[in-house]
Amino acid sequence: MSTLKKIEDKINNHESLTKEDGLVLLRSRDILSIGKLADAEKKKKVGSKVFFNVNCHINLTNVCVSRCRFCAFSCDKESPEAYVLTAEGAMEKIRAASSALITEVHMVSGLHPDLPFAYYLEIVKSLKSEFPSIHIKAFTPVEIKYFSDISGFGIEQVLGRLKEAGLGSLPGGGAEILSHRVRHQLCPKKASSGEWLEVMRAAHRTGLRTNATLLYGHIETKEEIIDHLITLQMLQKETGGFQAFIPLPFHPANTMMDCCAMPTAFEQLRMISISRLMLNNFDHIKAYWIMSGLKTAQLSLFFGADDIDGTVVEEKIAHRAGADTATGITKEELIRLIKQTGNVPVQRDTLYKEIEAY
Ligand code: V47
Repeated sequence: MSTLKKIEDKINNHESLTKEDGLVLLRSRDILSIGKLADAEKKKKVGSKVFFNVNCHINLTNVCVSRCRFCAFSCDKESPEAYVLTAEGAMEKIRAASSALITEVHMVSGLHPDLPFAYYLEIVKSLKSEFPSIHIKAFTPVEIKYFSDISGFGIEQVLGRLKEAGLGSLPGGGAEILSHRVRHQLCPKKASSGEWLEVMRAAHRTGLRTNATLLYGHIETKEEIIDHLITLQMLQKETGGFQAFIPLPFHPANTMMDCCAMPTAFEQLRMISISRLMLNNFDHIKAYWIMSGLKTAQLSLFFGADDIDGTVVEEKIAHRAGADTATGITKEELIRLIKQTGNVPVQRDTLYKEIEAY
């Protein structure tokens, strides 16, 4: 029996895959067989639905004390490129995007040395009072940990205050690779793996759903990728609070690691499929079109992805690092891309409530 056949039998028996299974998949070049298994798992969960949302991204500041080696977006306070949006400036951007009937604001930012926690609370409150029906998905666990450090409040208090102000859920960023070795080399100044997981655990306890990501294609080993997936699978078993998993291909341009090559379509499709197969307790696997490109995102829908993210409007993190996609896309274009694959496009809200099928 081939090893892939053994893995297929395990999947059909609803068994979780082990580290060894994950490594077999990640070392395999047979992406069509792996993709077929992942597509079957996707279909078992959601049939022929593929989800998207109508959202906008906003980054309050690019000033960041962490200065991770993989990040092209952040800068020091003194940099000529440094910016900080005022609460009114942030609201202006959201007002402009609201004409497209967005249902979600996705907000993540640098770790600014001077802004107080009250600044973030005020923005969440203003947004919620002017647009009560828009869901605010904001602040990665790294930011939450930083808010706790600068405010003196515990993690649960920070989450509680943000939730009270109108925060609806947390995005999955800042996970990078949940490995001490990698974080020590790439991002030693920010939340550790344990702290990232602890914030996620606390958010789930507080009743906030979250996503999770993985940043791959830099200095990580195959073992570290699979360990990351198994760690997430275990936390999901414990809390059930994760909604979607989003593998992010590393974009090297303008970073301190610009000698890396961006993961190819082959690697990205394999990663999407492996995510679906290893994370059998996650409902959704997202192909983030901004980072994969529209073509690979569309193909991902045959390899286990059931979500393509949203309209986005204005994206800075991947584009500063060389992404050659548009920074936003229309809802009609997303629907067209999904329909071509034979799937049914379903507009969802942030918590995966179905708004309309097309
Ligand atoms: O946290 C930073 C990563 C993340 C680079 O939760 C980079 O629904 C690639 O988390 N190349 C931000 N990636 C994006 C993110 C996200 C996107 C869409 C949806 C959701 C969600 C989350 O991007 C950062 C970091 O992990 N990142 N620099 C880079 N050069």
